[in-house]
Amino acid sequence: MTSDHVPEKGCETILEPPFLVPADQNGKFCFAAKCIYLCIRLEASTFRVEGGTVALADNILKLKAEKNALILAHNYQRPEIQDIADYVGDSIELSRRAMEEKDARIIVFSAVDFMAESAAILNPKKKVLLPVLGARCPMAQMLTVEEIKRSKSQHPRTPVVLYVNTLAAAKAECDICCTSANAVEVVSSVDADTVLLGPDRNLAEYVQRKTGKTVIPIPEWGFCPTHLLFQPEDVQILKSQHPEAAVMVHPECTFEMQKAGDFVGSTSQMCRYAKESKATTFIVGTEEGVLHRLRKDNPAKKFFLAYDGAVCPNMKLNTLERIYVSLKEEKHVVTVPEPIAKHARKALQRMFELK
Ligand code: CIZ
Ligand code: SF4
Repeated sequence: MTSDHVPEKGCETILEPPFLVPADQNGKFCFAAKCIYLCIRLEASTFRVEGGTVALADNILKLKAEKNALILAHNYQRPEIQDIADYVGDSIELSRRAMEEKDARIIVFSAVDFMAESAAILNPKKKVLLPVLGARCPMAQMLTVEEIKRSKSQHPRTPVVLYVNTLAAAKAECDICCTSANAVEVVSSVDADTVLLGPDRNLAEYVQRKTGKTVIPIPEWGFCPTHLLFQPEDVQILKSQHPEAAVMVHPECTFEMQKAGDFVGSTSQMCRYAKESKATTFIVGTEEGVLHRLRKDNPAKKFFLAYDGAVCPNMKLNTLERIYVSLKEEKHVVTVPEPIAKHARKALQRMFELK
């Protein structure tokens, strides 16, 4: 394993074999997949620790200063984590922040595996910590290197655009990365009428509608289990109670759900939309964590989650207690082998160069 960051004893890498979710013969998400996901959610909920004590937050802040660490938290993190973080944002905002960080010795990345991997790829001289090794994005695990190679051989000379929600080894196989905030711009910028895009099928279809290009999803069935939980019927019920509300929906939701939205966009785009919109009430179709940021930034506005079970169990594995232990013991260090990091970095940098 070679990287500019010299791994220490006990250093762990998070590259793992894929966790496959079954699909039926038509490539649709089958009932078993949803059951598996619900079991994972149940299991994850037993890990929930009531965090948020002032003392714990203070201890983390002290330790952070002593160790010269920076805490980055995703919009889907628990409120008490967002409150002690140096920076809260979506994956592109956090990756950019990690890439530009000069002073800190350690970056604690309170999110899931692929985001911490991106930080390690973009800033290999820093020690990047993922507080909980099990915090893995199931969608990122749905796209294997073998699947990308198979798709490339079926569609030779077709550019491969990968959502940042992929593991480093997959990124190393693509031409350019995108996030939900810039997928339309990235695909528009590619000099081809047909592109391969994975792993989220809903995002691929959204980009196809927006760009008019042919966007082939790889794999055919990739999805975010949390965003799949949203149903347009729930929006209708909330709308009948709050007819004046504007509806914001994430592109990882189904097309039916997107059609129920006044606005479709990433979490950072939702935060901007909510701030700039004349509306004072919003129905939100994404993971519940972002409501904390929306409410903090817009104290006079009201926000309702479109489905109150929309929790990402993997994001929620991070707690204040676990961040404290992670920082104290400087674990789990995320490293990406340089031969993989080198290619993945290029794909990420191409995305950053677009703006
Ligand atoms: O790109 C991200 O951070 C994700 C996974 C969600 C969003 O839209 O912010
Ligand atoms: Fe992955 Fe969905 Fe959780 Fe985001 S919300 S980390 S895409 S499972």
